[in-house]
Amino acid sequence: MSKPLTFYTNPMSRGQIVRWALEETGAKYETVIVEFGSEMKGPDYLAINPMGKVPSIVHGDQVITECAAICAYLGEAFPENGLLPTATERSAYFRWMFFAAGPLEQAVISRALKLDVTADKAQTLGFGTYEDTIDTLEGHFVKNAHVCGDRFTMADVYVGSHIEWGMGFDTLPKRTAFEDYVGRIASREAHKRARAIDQALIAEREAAS
Ligand SMILES: N[C@@H](CCC(=O)N[C@@H](CS)C(=O)NCC(=O)O)C(=O)O
Repeated sequence: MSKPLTFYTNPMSRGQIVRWALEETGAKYETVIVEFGSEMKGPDYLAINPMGKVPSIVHGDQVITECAAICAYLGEAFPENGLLPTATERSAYFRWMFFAAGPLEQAVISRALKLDVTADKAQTLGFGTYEDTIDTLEGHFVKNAHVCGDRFTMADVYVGSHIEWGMGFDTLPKRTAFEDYVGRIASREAHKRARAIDQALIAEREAAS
């Protein structure tokens, strides 16, 4: 019998990344909506994620937090859909997943929040400069249709979400390689299903408030 899988999220959050990952696996899961504020910072949810942030998943007795880790975990937990990298794809898979979770996220957030990141700090900062980070990422997608080359893997859910959301929020430039890549991955049925579920939840909540 399969282990129960519970997804803690808020539809207006990075939980949308994990929703897409879950839909790609085809696994059955239960969604628990956690409200921002006192519920997310309350003892019940802090027992799952001491950061008091969404998303989180609980799979049987395993707790996983952090979008990138959840995507990687789900790829492994449900290997039947071919979302895991092959031996030769593993280098790109790990390289760009970690690049997106570390340097890319930091470069984008620090720019969006107008943090004081001057050129003389580039040696210390893991992302160096915003420009180097974006150019490096673009360089990959100029040469590759997906994170691991020709084939879609779970890394595309995570890296692709950063690029899709970044262009959507104008924190990432709309370069041709990024737009073409997002066009490819957003046309997947699991992506469309995931967005439809979260959009419906958002609309429901707006109507109720
Ligand atoms: N590094 C975490 C970030 C999670 C995160 O910051 N979630 C935001 C929503 S997008 C959140 O829960 N914020 C609520 C809060 O901090 O109170 C991940 O990748 O999962």
